[in-house]
Amino acid sequence: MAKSKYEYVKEFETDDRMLRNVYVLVRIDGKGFHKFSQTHDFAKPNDVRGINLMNHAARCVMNELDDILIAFGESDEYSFLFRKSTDLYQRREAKIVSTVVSLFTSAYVYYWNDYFTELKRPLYPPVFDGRAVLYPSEVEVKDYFAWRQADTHINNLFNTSFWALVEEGGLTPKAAEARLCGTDSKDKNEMLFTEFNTNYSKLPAMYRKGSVLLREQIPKDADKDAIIPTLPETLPGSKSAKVTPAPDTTTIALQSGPDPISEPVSEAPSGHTTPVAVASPVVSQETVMQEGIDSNSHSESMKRSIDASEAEQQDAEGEPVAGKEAPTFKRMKKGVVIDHIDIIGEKFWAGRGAYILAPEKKKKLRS
Ligand code: DGT
Ligand code: MG
Ligand code: MG
Repeated sequence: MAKSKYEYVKEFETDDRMLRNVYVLVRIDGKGFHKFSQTHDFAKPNDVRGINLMNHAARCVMNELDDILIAFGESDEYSFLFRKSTDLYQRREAKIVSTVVSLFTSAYVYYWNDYFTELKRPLYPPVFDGRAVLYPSEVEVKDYFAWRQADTHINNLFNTSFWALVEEGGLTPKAAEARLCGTDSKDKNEMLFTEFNTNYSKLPAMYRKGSVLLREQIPKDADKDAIIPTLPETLPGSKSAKVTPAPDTTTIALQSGPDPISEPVSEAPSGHTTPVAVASPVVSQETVMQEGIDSNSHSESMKRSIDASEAEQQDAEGEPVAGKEAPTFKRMKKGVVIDHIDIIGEKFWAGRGAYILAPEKKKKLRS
């Protein structure tokens, strides 16, 4: 068939196929969520409804796109790692990024009322942006996720301390900020414990560690679209759970084919939840938060140090660590599970996350 005389305009399109045989990382982030969270009266610093909704939207993305190996979410952002050999949309960047952003955003709105039950829909349409980054090797991939989880640690500790000072301590935001200025993580942990009877390390892992979406075995009858329970880490199936799962209980998990605040330390934080009071004394896990470090700088050494000390600590405290055996179910299928575990450090990548970096069979990509 003859081409129309207008057809030439297609030639103006650019070829944005991404380099082959490297990891594709897509990160989405809420636009202006400082305002969005305030307008929708999010609890400070962590709104469990908002976090679960983010997790649900991310799970939709993973259920739709089989080539995503792992996802990590905190605050208003989510990161999705695609396998090296993905040939989704012939690796065209705009197609991949826009599909992830679009699906995530529509799911966020679609499932809104399941979490914010008192509000039929958001007061205005939420917006997410997205970007793709290519990582050549496992080293960068591991460091990427360490970076994001270190960010969660740093911001959540700051925000928890900040809002404790404001809401319980009666300080003005300005005074709270001044009080925290120059403190390291040990100082904040001690302040929370001695002044607010809060053992930071016992706050929900979902707040402290963010949310990790993995592909694992799940019960065959699990509903891939199930609403995420309010406190995922206390539920059966979660490796963060304190309770042993019952064999036939559905976790936050779902079928597939083949879950703080991001305010810089140096700025005034925006939001807050009442810290949970617990009993035992706090020992700082983040040995690396030095005086005057801006959380936005995220130096590599800082991230690595957090990793090492925290992983050890978690073990000592008897908290769940990556690499533990998943519960066994009789009738299983591959699906998406949500957990709140340490992904900083080798333990995760050698254990539960081992499949993520496993060598891939060479796939012929379309040219
Ligand atoms: P952006 O990304 O440049 O368009 O600007 P924002 O305002 O989205 O800033 P960002 O992404 O650096 O930080 C996320 C904001 O979302 C931050 O102000 C805190 C807020 N936020 C996220 N999750 C929660 C939550 O669970 N509770 C509250 N109160 N705020 C939250
Ligand atoms: Mg944002
Ligand atoms: Mg953000």
